[in-house]
Amino acid sequence: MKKFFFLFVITVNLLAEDGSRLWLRYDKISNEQFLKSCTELIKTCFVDGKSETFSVIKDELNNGLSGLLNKNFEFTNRFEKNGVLYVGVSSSETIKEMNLESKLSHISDDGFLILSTKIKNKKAIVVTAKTDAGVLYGVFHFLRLLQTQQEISNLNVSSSPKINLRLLNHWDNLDRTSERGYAGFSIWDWHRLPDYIDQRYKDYARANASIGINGTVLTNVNANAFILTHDYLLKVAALAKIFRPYGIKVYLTARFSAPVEIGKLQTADPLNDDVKKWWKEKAEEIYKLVPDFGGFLVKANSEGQPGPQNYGRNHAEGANMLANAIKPFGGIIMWRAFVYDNNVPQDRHKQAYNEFKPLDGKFEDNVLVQVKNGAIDFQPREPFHPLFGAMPKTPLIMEFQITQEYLGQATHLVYLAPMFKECLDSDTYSKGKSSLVSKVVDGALDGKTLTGIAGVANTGTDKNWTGHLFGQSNWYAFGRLAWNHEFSSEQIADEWIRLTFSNDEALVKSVSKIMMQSRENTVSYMTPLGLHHLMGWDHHYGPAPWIKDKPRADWTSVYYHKADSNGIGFDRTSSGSNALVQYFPDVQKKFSSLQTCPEKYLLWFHHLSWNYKMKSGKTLWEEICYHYYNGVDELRKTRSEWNLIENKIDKERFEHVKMLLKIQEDEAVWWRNACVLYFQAFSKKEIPAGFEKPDNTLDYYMKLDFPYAPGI
Ligand code: GCW
Repeated sequence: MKKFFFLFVITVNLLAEDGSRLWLRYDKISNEQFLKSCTELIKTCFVDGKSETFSVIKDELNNGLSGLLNKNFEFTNRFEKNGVLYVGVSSSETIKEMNLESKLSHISDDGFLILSTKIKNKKAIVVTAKTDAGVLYGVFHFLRLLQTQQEISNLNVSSSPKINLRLLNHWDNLDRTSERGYAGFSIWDWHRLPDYIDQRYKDYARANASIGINGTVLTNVNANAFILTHDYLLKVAALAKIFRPYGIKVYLTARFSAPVEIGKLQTADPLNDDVKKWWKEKAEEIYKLVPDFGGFLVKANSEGQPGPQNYGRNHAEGANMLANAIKPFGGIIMWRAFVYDNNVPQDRHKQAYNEFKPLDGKFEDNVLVQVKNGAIDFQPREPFHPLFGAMPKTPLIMEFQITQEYLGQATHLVYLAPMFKECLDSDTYSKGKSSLVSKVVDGALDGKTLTGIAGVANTGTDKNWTGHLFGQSNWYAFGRLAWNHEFSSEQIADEWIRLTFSNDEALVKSVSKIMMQSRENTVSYMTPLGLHHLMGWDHHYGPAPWIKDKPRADWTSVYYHKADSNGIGFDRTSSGSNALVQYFPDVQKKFSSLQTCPEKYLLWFHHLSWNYKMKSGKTLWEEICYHYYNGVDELRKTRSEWNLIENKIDKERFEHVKMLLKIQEDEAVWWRNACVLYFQAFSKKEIPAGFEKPDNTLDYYMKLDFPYAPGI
């Protein structure tokens, strides 16, 4: 009896569905017919390589194929029978004999080929690439084909990433808190590094490699100079060693005042010789420990961070000094354009452009300027940043936020691919029609080869990595879009659902429906029609459109919505701040005119009367109410839709999401009531008939207080 109980406990533990396996589950293929054909086509596997990356490849194939095909998988080094999966770089003897030059000429260093073919007259599948990392990406892709049950009898896959630097940015502090992190603490256990290597580091690297992410900025942009001290660099080197076989480079944030704080210099002036020397020596020290160190990410002269302007120098002078220090070693500088100052009497929307546009062409060739998707700050919806297209001589890195600072944090299910795509697919008109943001970022528009995209990570110590299980889909989607921004949101959702849950068609349909409408819905119950920055003070949790009278006007809500008895919205046309002038003329024209400005951006660019007639025939006030109410209604439908899959997945993950959806509904109602009641105090109009009345007063909502909200 005791024995039985013991076995039972072990089995239960092994099957714990805590989400930790992410999209790399490798459970046995459920479709018998497909399983049979895979078993025929993959009898053995020939892993032709000896590097550390190849040992990762071998482990992954062993793990993946034994799980998916449900047998102990055997490796070979011969082509004796049909059914060999051959995995090797293009310079291997086997590939050289295959005459694949023409196909290989179409892929980049990180790209790969997967082909059904014959080797020594035996049926084989080949995964090959120019580099070890490329082979690793190909292997993950191949395993994904099996996981999502796609035909593998006649493969002819050729794939290359469109963007070279595909990075996660961790806003992680040395004390293991994570700024805007909602999934526990930072994964980096600095205190126990470099000697203690947590298994999570490998799991993290593996997950990233599986979606093509090839770099990680370990530390917060609100930087701590301490990371650049020797002891900490040893810890960084230990992480770099773990990540290297997975094709992942490490980067750090550089605090501009580090020469003063840890170097004992009197100044951090970028034109000062001692300062230059200090950074050169620091770079040398880093590269001795981490020969493939990626470079620095810098937030300067923004939100209190030190920078070149403290010494009367501009951003280019600051960036170039660091760029020169790191250039001999092949490193890069990613200099953030997220700058604004409440002492500058200008719409915050305009400040980054005003500072950076004149610097186009003034940066060293190893500097990239990192630009957030929109000009304010990761709002549920923002028009694209006017800097895209405006700096043709400078490589621009796109910065997206995967962690949901302004999108319900880790209690709301919001699939972000549609939001990322909305920005990437926007037309800047910088070189005429079809000058898409994606083409600025991938370098195609201005013939750039140094290209990058960064996502502010949502990972932490939570067992499921991201707090909300569906946060995983945003990490996944970011990686997939970084690889190829032409993938559709639906396609990525479909893939993720199959990998994470199952290939059951009804399940895929329900979950996809939930995901695909989730972001639009969130915009509806938070910030419809172009409203923005209505979130709680500092922690940004929940609604607080009433925030005013704070030390910085540009950190209040009233600065952004400008509601008064006449109307609502931020006038950014020529009669207002004229931020629109920063866009190219076609875009300007479109957004300036009330006839052509998409209603989703209406109050972002226009201040309009409560009675303004919308395209629907409703007044602006009614339309605002409609959106807030509709957002809640749709969420109620989402909850019912989720219940449909109850018997199709494990109880643990089902209940996890179910409980969070209940919280999300309650919070959506809170958003709706608080915002509608607050704006009603200005519009002085009734909530349209038929809508349920808020069950609390405005005063009640205004008094809610969350001193321990996460993420700060
Ligand atoms: O979104 C805001 C956040 C800050 C963040 C800043 C930035 C790291 O509220 O927490 O600081 O942007 O991007 O630098």
